[in-house]
Amino acid sequence: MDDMLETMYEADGIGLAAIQIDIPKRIIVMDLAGEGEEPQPRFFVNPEILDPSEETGLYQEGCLSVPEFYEEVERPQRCRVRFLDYHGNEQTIDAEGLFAVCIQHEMDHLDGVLFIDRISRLKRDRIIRKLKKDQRLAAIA
Ligand code: GNR
Ligand code: NI
Repeated sequence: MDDMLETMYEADGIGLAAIQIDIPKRIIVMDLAGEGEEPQPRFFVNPEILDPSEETGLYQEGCLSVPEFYEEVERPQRCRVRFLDYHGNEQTIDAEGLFAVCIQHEMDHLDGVLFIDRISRLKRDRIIRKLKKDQRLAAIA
């Protein structure tokens, strides 16, 4: 988890799921503190989402695993998260705002789902096509 946090800070992300650095475990790290604020690292082991609100919200999401693309994603506005913390103690937290967006985005990673799986097929296919093209260009550069 310490390694994940370091990797996340290095990449300027606000969250990171273990699978993003090839560790197939249900672990998430997060820090929503703004630039110049005191760091607020958070650790979630085996997290579960409880009581997602009927009410949804839109947020412009990006992902370290889908670099340089941003799209509005609709998700429940609030939820509860039950997880084990850094010390292995069970905790339950009410999430809203950016925290709710980020924990749901990271939980999706644990199940192999990316934010582009939650946008229109047209937009998703366009992004995948551009990423593949970038990859081809990078391979011959
Ligand atoms: O750094 C990140 N920013 C972000 C912005 C809006 C919604 C979700 C995120 S998570 C992302 C880092 C990442 O890809 N985590 O999996
Ligand atoms: Ni992501």
